[in-house]
Amino acid sequence: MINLPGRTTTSLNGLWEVIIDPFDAGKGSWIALYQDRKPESDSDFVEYGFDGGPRLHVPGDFNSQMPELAYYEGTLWYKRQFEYTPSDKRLFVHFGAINYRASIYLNGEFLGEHEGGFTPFQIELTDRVIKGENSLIVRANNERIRDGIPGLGFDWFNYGGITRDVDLVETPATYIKDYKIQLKRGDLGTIAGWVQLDGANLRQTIRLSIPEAGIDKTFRTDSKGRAEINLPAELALWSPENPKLYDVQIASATDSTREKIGFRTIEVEGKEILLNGQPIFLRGINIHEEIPQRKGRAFSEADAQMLLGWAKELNSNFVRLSHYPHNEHMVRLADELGLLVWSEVPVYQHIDFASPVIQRKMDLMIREMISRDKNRSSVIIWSAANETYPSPERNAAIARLSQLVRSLDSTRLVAQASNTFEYHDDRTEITDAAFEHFDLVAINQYFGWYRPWPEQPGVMKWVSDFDKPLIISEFGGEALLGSTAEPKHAAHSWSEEYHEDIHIQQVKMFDSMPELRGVVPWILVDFRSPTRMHPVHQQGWNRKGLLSDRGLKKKAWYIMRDYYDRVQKDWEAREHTP
Ligand code: GCB
Repeated sequence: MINLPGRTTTSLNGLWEVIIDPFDAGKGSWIALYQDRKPESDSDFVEYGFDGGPRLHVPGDFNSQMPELAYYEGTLWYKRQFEYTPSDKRLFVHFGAINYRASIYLNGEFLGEHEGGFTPFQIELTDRVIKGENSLIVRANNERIRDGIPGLGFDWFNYGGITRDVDLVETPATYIKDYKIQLKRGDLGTIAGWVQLDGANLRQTIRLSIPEAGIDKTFRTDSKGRAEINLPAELALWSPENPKLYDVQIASATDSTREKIGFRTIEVEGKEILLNGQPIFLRGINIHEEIPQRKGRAFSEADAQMLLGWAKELNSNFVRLSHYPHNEHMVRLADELGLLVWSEVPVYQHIDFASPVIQRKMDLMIREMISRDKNRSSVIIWSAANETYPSPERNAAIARLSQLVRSLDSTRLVAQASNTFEYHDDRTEITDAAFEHFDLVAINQYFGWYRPWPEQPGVMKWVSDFDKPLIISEFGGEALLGSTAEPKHAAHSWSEEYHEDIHIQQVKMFDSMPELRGVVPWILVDFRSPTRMHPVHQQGWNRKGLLSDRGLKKKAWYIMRDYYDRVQKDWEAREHTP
């Protein structure tokens, strides 16, 4: 995958013409919308065309742009024309994401398809693009399917369409297709990675420069166009306190590119998480990729600024980008702001692990997620799954996924979030054996909401067979901002007071867990979920946000903010204690 920063790109963002096709009729050979036919004579009857129809913004989900598409799950055809003058360059179209299935056509010809709503893909146009006007057509379909990822049921809004940026990217005939430049696992003094060329001229000298760190070295690519990188380096390390990014430049005889990269290590040792060799505590927050005030998918840099700005205001040092890879703007901004990131594929709850095609789809999504963000210092955890339920098929699939992640990237931690545990009295036992395949034990628990509180949260003992760091990756409950229903301190009032109580009790429990290495409240902002149908309190929203759907702070926000201030001070004091 070509990395866009450091490249010559032409944005295809803007207004695209669309046709709404609820019966998915346009792909049939008789209608063939993708041909974008124009009448060739006065007697030539062409029934279908984009001219004069509605236009929608790209990037952007379609549901939030036209009232009649508010709950639409089906096919939309998109068309965008662009002028081009072919040269000796190669041309690619890059889609940041299309939810969920996409077919791409250029000038009436089918070029390729992609499945998966949250990862980018590229298609080469070099031999298909013509001089003058070109017509790019996309069929986007967001119908839920049983063997999709996620599957039929998920607790967030199924925004459809071309939800992320679209760019044309030009490269030389032989170009730097991809690279990984990171610190070697557990080694603060060695950069390790690789560079991959693509094209006819595969044996070349690659030059890697990081001027600010005095690095300027050359490497040879082999007959497959690949160079392994390994060199000693003295670098200022990237961390939440000092999110240092270096200008990294890579050049071959035929191409060059550059981007900003930070350098850090992340490991676990027993029950500790070590960032740059130092124990850390993750002061987290879960985030969905949604702007509630707009009732739409987040898609811009400004959106990322707002969401991650709130995370910083909460005094978080860690964000769990749930439950799918978020827009690239988010991880790039996290690099700049010094926020650690958990990135996840939507292998969610009741995925059909028995389906023969699901394995292939999961693997592809993991590859695409890692491929895009492998150079982001902020990303410390790849998550393979959320709340999947033990069964022979699931256990085997999960084990395989964790192996796949490790084989693709040895420099980060591998995790799953699980809600498989048991509790009696004041003792909670972690019973999901699949944690043996992961670096962390990450538990989602909703004491005080879906499950009653144990006798005394403040003396709760967490028992685990795993000598691994424990984090609470979800907890919380729902409240409608400003709810005045009585009795305030009861769950069924949906009051801010009860929501606040849940967080107070959770913090009490966290304080009694010396082995705890991070907490991640569910969730930053109230988010849309059509299955949340309580007619008064929910109205299509999951109300577990620390912020309301208008971005206003609920009482529970302050409980977490105070807790994070306190934990930060405690950990800083601990660092300075010999
Ligand atoms: C969970 C899920 C999350 C839901 C949340 C809830 O355990 O991981 O996707 O939205 O609970 O609100 O029930």
